Amino acid sequence: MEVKTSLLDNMIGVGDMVLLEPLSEDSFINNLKKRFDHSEIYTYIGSVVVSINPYRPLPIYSPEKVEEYRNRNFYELSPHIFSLSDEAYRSLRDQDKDQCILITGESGAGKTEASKLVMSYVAAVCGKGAEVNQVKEQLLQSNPVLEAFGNAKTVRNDNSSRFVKKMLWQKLTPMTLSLDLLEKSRVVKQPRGERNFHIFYQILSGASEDMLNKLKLERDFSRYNYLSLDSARVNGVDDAVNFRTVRNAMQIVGFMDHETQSILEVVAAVLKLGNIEFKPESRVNGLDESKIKDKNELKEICELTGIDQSVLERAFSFRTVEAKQEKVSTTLNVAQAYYARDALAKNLYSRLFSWLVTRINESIKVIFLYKVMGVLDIYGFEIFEDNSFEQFIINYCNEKLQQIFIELTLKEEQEEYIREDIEWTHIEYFNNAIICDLIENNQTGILAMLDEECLRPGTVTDDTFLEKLNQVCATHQHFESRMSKCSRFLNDTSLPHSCFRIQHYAGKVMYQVEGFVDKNNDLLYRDLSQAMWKANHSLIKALFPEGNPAKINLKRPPTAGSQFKASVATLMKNLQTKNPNYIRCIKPNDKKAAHIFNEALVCHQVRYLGLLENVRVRRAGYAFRQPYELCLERYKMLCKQTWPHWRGPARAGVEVLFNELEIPKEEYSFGRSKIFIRNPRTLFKLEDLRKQRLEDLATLIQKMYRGWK
Ligand code: AD9
Ligand code: MG
Repeated sequence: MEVKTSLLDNMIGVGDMVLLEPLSEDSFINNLKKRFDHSEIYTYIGSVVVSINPYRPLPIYSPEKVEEYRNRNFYELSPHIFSLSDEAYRSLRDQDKDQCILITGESGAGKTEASKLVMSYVAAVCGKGAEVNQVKEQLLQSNPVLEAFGNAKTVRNDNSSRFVKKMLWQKLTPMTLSLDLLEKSRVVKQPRGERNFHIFYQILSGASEDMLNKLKLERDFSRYNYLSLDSARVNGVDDAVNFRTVRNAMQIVGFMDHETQSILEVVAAVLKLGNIEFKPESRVNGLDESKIKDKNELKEICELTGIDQSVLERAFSFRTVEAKQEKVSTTLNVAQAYYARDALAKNLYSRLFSWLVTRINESIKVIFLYKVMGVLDIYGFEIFEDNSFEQFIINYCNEKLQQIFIELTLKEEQEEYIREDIEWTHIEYFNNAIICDLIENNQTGILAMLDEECLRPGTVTDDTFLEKLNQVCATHQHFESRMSKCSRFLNDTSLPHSCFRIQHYAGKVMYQVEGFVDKNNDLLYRDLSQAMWKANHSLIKALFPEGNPAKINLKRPPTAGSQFKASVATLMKNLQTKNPNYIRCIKPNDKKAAHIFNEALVCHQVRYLGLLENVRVRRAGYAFRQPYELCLERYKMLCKQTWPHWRGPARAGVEVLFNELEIPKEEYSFGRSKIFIRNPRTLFKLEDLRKQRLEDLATLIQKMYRGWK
């Protein structure tokens, strides 16, 4: 039997970890390293693809490679992301099964690049015709646009996704859809060493003088308070060139010139809002009042966007609260005025982003609306020096995705053995459901308590929120803080009083509680949304429908946390209905450098991703399984007794077949409804024999045909 060298080549390591002998953490990491050193960045664990970021371009994604992997069996060639893409695409096409591709891994591990590779593969092999080609091109070009507006340089990744992207492919025609859980706080403030969203730097670097004049912008980054200066330039990134790429992509995606102009006007307005500054004025009726320091910026913003200057100025000075029949106006002090300004900037930008996504979806027409394939690319798990509400939300999302992985892979696999009555040893793995519960439980979860605190009348601060957390979570195994008297961490000086720590599946993260209440409240005073709705600018007007006085809604809008939780819940529900395919991305080093494989760092990721458990479950079990009927149907031609018809139960037919082919007994087991094959090699053997048989038959038929002639 020919053993596929690609999977068992000792020189470059074993392609499928299920075949690794002996199996241990060391051998697992060594195998990854050996492969990485030979530029083999992909390795399988059964049907899961493990991908290590090479941090350099590799010549393995050419059109020829696409052809090589097209319509081939998963284990036939060396491990590749195209193989998984092909498998998912074919299952969708031939078996009508909804598919989703889940890409996980920490920030900088290569998720977004992987999602783009899957997309380009599917685009290359699916559908044909001029219209479909145009749609494909539009879909691929939506990437630079989404990345310009939704990605930013962070400490971990120069092109870090700050939103969740979900692409959907309809059966024959692609379509994108994005869950825009954008990290909007970045618009007004960035952590040290990080940047605002790319688009701001791109405009300032790449726009012509004429365009800058029209947008009332200056080229100098340092003119803008919202742009961090310590990391304004990124090595190897040319913002000016990227601006041209984005403009071009916007055209291909289908934005009209006037739309692009409106979009850039909003971006410019956001940037300029940051330069509006306030100073204390007088005290009116015992209340502090603030005043705009220099009205020039305000004037220019209003000229740019058709907002009435006096209306905007008033909205930065007063806040109107409407309750039933009453309207009460209160003055804003300096801190409140800055709060209002930043809230407006964040809302303008994040709503613009959502609008862009909707607009992109509209231009990419959908022809067929049935079976779908989704590709999910989220922001990766993050541990910074200072972690705030944003990291909390991002890590919660990752926690949920890990949960789905556990549910669908490890748990499902074990349960299947039990269901099928297959002998099997239980494998211990860490189930992170307990951490998800700590965050999302409707009564005692951290998000629920944050909401309760935000909605409570009276003085609410980040500290009162932390106190509440301490009361409710003090005894939770994965929660740590020093505030509560009964805390196990009273003497842990590494944990400041203003912080709490969560032991996530991927490691411990300390969250600084400052800002949680505000960020969750995410309040935009009504005076500001009304000022926006009144703007003589059709895009801005459309972004603030609630500013229409005829549509006043006295109900409080949902908090940021609860909106996020609801979106994540919908996403998870949706994923559960699909056949999952996993890409587990690993980051080889913290230097963003090629050729460096930091074993300790990789080992940490292998551990928390549960990859070893994944191999053990696959091995204790079986690499391949198939219902008896399907198995018999496919291979019955290999045995005289089963060909052409087997008159009896399918299970008995498979038994006869396997005996005839002398497949060793330890290589397979009989379940209630399926045959379980331990090793992919057995499957290759069956496939090789089948191929041989088909060729023999073809030759025979040709001979017979010639004989007749
Ligand atoms: V985050 O959670 O959005 O911060 P990602 O998405 O996991 O993160 P990303 O795909 O953006 O990481 O990869 C980071 C960088 O690694 C890219 O900008 C590339 O420079 C590099 N990379 C990643 N994958 C590949 C690859 N297959 N080939 C070459 C790669 N370079
Ligand atoms: Mg990304």
